[in-house]
Amino acid sequence: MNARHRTVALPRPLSRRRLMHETLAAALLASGALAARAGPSYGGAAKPEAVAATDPQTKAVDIKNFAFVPATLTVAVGTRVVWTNRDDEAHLVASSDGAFKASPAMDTDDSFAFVFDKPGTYAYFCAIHPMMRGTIVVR
Ligand SMILES: [Cu+2]
Repeated sequence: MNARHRTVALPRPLSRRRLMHETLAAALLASGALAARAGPSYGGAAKPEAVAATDPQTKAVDIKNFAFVPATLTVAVGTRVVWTNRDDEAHLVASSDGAFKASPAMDTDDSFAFVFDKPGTYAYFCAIHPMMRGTIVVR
């Protein structure tokens, strides 16, 4: 509700002065000066925001009752797809054409993730139960 309160609670707003400090620190690091001293402290402070900015979007596919749910999932380029096995039976995610490396056999509640960074239609199946099939469409 209170904008002032929110500003205090979240570390989000990045002041221009802080950006300049980080740019300056990067320049100093690049030149090699102060690398040992400034590295750890500046790295620690800058990292959470850098990770948040580049963190890919995540979409979930559940594996339950011997099926991928949803069977077809359409995502944007760069999306991280996470499959989670909700069955008591082991399952596995394998690309039908080798477009991505197969997961290991997943036990109950195990997950496997892959980031789709090229557009295309990616068919996959469970190598343990080959009748289980799914598709990721990347646009
Ligand atoms: Cu399976």
